[in-house]
Amino acid sequence: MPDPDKPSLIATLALAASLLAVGWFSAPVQAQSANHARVGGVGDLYQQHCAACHGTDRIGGMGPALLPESLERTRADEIIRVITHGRAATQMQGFSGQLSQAEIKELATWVRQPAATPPHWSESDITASRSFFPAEKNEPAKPLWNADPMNLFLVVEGGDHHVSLLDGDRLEVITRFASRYALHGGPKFTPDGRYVFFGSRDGWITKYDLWRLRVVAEVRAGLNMRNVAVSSDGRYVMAANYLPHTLAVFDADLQLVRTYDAKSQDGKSSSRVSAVYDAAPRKSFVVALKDIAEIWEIPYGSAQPRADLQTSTMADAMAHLSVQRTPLSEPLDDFFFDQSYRHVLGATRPKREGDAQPGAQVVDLDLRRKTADLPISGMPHLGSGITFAWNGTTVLASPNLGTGAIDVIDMQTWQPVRTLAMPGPGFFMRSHESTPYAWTDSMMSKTAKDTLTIIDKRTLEIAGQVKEPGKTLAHIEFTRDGKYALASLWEMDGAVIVYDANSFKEIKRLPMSKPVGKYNVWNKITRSEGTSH
Ligand code: DHE
Repeated sequence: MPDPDKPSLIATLALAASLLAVGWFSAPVQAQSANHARVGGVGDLYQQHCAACHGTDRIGGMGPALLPESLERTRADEIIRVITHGRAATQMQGFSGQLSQAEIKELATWVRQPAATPPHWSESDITASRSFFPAEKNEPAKPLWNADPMNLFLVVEGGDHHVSLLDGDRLEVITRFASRYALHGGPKFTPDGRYVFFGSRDGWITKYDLWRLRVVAEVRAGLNMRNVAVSSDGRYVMAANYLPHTLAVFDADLQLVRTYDAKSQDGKSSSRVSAVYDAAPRKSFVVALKDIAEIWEIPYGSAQPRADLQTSTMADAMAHLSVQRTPLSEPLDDFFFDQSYRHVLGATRPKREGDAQPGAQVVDLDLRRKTADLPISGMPHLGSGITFAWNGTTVLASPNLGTGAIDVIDMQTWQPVRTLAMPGPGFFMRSHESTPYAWTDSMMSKTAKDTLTIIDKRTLEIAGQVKEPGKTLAHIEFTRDGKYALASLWEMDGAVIVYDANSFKEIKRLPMSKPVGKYNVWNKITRSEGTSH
């Protein structure tokens, strides 16, 4: 009998895709390349009905990009539904009155095919896409609100593509603002916690001033992006792209410093970039590549500040920020670090159903080689892994997209110390130095997506559960002091639910539109061992 809580890879990814809202977000039209997408009749239909919002070359404009890479995670029937009926509260109208069902189906199939001329996004496209909004004359450099600036939360609301700023003491919303369409990955803060950078799946990076409550700068780093990282000195922002196969690095005001082609050492293969993270104690960015068995480290510590990037030549920048490659036997999808940041703990995912069981490994960044296998079965989501002290050693635990089990691993021996059965596969795990508990979801399970499971870090036993029957409950973040756990009721008419982190009792709920994730300034900038970095 197949276990309903152990989905196949395809089912897992399809379920993940179904979690995405296909909301057509309204954003200012930016510079685009002039690559017209036309394939016979259906290409003409696209140009006539869709190009004005989604770009003549499908790379996006007022609406999101309509490229196979951008639509990979959206079901075919959902695309048909949106073209037919439109999407409420957005500028995407329904086309059922103008197009036949056959034409709608044809269009929906066509946008999932590669463009006739492959889309490109060059350094000049990046530079031309940038907007910068300087401070007004005499703008006071102090917050517009009265709250602890270190206990703020940002809540990314995927339902209608907004972000809410919460006061973490009063647990009240300070303000709410529109974001780019489909933000993904955790927002990244400058070291002082004043500015935050958001990355969108369509490649936009937005720098937002949390004190003055306004956008400072925006740039489109790529056409399909995974995530962004901010250097611990606050000077650089790096973007990891799937399309094109590049990394792009910016200064703190989002002026392009340089791009890197994600190519293998011999230059023969190129790759999507899985993710980039800041490794603060090493003063470097660490980059995983999805299609090439290499991990890159790009030190920024010795790079000189550049007084005027506009007039500096690219050659100056090329002298800094050079790539150090570590060859691996398998490419990495997903990773995090130990607290010293010497070790990368990474996982490979199978490319296709039926591929060999994915592996997880430990890479020593000093020795520049893999030093151990991580004995974790299923599909660990190491990007959401956490570390904590247990029984005189430090252990790691991560949610598992493939199975409902959480393997707890001793980080000295890299051997499992316990396997904890969960009600179903989950995406996120969180804890905090000041709480004995770690919280995790089972949102990939049809039957247990409504359950958060609470693990006692001292005993490695299940300490409790909270439920929202029939709804999806996921993604925890703690207040700065670890006293409250904030969870996402992941529904269009959802909420952030605040639980007492000791009694697991609900304290409050704040209505939100599909709150995907939430991020506490202090926990993020201090790299709390219970949070993703
Ligand atoms: Fe994510 C973070 C990868 C699908 C919501 N996700 C990340 C990060 C990576 C990653 C590498 C860390 C980036 C960072 O924080 O800088 N995510 C992947 C995938 O490979 C996967 C499975 C498929 C894909 O093609 O992207 C995937 N992710 C999803 C979703 O379907 C989720 C649930 C909904 C969505 O909005 O896309 C989702 N991912 C998130 C969230 C974070 C995230 C909320 C930040 C977690 C945090 O607490 O920091």
